[in-house]
Amino acid sequence: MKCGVVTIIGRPNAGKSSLINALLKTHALIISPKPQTTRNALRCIYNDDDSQIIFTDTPGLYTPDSRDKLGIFLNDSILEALDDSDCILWLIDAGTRKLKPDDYEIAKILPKKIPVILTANKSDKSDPSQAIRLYEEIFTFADRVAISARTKRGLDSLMAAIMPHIPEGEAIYDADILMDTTEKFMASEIIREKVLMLLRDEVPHCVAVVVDEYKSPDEYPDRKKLYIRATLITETEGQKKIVIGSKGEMIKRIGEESRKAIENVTGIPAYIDLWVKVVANWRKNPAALKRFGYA
Ligand SMILES: Nc1nc2c(ncn2[C@@H]2O[C@H](COP(=O)(O)OP(=O)(O)OP(=O)(O)O)[C@@H](O)[C@H]2O)c(=O)[nH]1
Ligand SMILES: [Mg+2]
Repeated sequence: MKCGVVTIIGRPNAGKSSLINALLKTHALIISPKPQTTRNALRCIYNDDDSQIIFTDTPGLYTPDSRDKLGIFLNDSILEALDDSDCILWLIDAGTRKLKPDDYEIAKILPKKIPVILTANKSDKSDPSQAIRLYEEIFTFADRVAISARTKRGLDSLMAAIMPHIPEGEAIYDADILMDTTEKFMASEIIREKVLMLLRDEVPHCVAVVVDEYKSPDEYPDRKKLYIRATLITETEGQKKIVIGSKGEMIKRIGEESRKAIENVTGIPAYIDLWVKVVANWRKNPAALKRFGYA
């Protein structure tokens, strides 16, 4: 038996979460076309007959300013995840034609003793050879693979490149565990995915979602439905108005879309009760960040 940890790092929007979903053949992680979708390092568990691999998703690395405490938390959680890894995938967009400061930052923070595989994603859209050459100029990789999380191209080659770096060892997680997190957290992520899907510009990035109550028929047999009460936290009154929408239309849509997605994942009919609250400048406030799950 082999068992090990593989961490995925890269710029925002490279497709890190999409890749893990593709490898695990599920939609465990939320994805969106907007950068900074992922906000926590999340462990997802892949099993086959003779190996267990813990894939750690990370937030996209970007350079925050010193007031952006959420950005600082995101980068810290990347650093912490890296140290724990047996192998790292540096996920890049195959269409990259020019390196950015964030790429040099990633090259700088990667631990020197852990093998790094250059993984060129979105190769359904662009020829990866030029991007691979660019990144090989700034870092020495153990291997390089071109993939597409969307079409699943190259995923077998990627697994073959990962396996030699996974040590012998017994499985850490039971085979039926997909993610090392709670149902309550997954519900808050699904709601955040719908916020990212339905709201535009900066607004979704100013929203945190906290599930205040999660009552499942598994625990409360007298209930027929899963009951979820959640609060959407915004930074300003203006954002709160946008999240609610005219005559409450937007919050209703967020609730509807979240309900369908949560019912899909849990297989249980759900009732979602959403509230909106302003916590001024929460992204700059360490105590608020902690309360909202970013600590
Ligand atoms: N064409 C194409 N699009 C992809 C591929 N993989 C991911 N995408 C799209 O890229 C966007 C970003 O995907 P995510 O998986 O959320 O990216 P991420 O790296 O996790 O982003 P952050 O969490 O913000 O750092 C989404 O719109 C995906 O559908 C791919 O192989 N090909
Ligand atoms: Mg992500």
